[in-house]
Amino acid sequence: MLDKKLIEDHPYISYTKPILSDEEMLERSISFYEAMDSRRSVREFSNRAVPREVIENLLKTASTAPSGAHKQPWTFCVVENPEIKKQIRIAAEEEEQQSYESRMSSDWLEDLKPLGTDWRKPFLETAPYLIIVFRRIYEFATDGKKKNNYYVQESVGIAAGFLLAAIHNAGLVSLTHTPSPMNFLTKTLNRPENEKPFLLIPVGYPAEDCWVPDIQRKGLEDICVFY
Ligand code: IYR
Repeated sequence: MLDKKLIEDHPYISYTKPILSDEEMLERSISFYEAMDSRRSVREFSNRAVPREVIENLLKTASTAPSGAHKQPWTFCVVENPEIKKQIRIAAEEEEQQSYESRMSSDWLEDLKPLGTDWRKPFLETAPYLIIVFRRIYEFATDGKKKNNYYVQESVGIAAGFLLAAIHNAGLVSLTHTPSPMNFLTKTLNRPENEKPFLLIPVGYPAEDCWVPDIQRKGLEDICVFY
């Protein structure tokens, strides 16, 4: 039972979850794993439209993520407008061209070879939506003073993970894209100084002829240690 004073001062609700049988738990854990294991990052998008309401639901799901002191330090900018998508593509390609031609190390370029990426980013115009995730470093209190948020990187990372899972669950595909540097997005989208771009996620259907690298995922023995 919680401290009486705490409950008096702050609203609390009782929280329960039904206890599942081991069998059902096992079944659910496998089917969710299999569903998530079929998610792939996609770079070839169809321009087929996606209902706006679906995107709204995906964003509501992302915003169910836990965050430091429940500050929910994120803003999701959704770009549908072809003119803005074009501006983003041009600015991203300018940065990416410099990165590929002079900023990225030879090791990095070598590691990217299997992905077949280069500075060209046509998906930034083809995908019906670009979701740009911003992390909110601080908020402005009512007196105008800056109030820092907590564990912003972790919180926004988790929210982005929820978003990717929700996109996949809705039968859509995404790419976790990080044009680098991505400061141009602050200007293009006219964002306030307390927000910093975190990820750019094109969302839509895969192109009819869509290919992804045949990657393998690490096995349990390589990713975890039981004590
Ligand atoms: N931002 C570049 C390069 C890139 C970097 C990593 I690490 C990737 O996993 C994929 C690409 C690009 O988008 O091409």
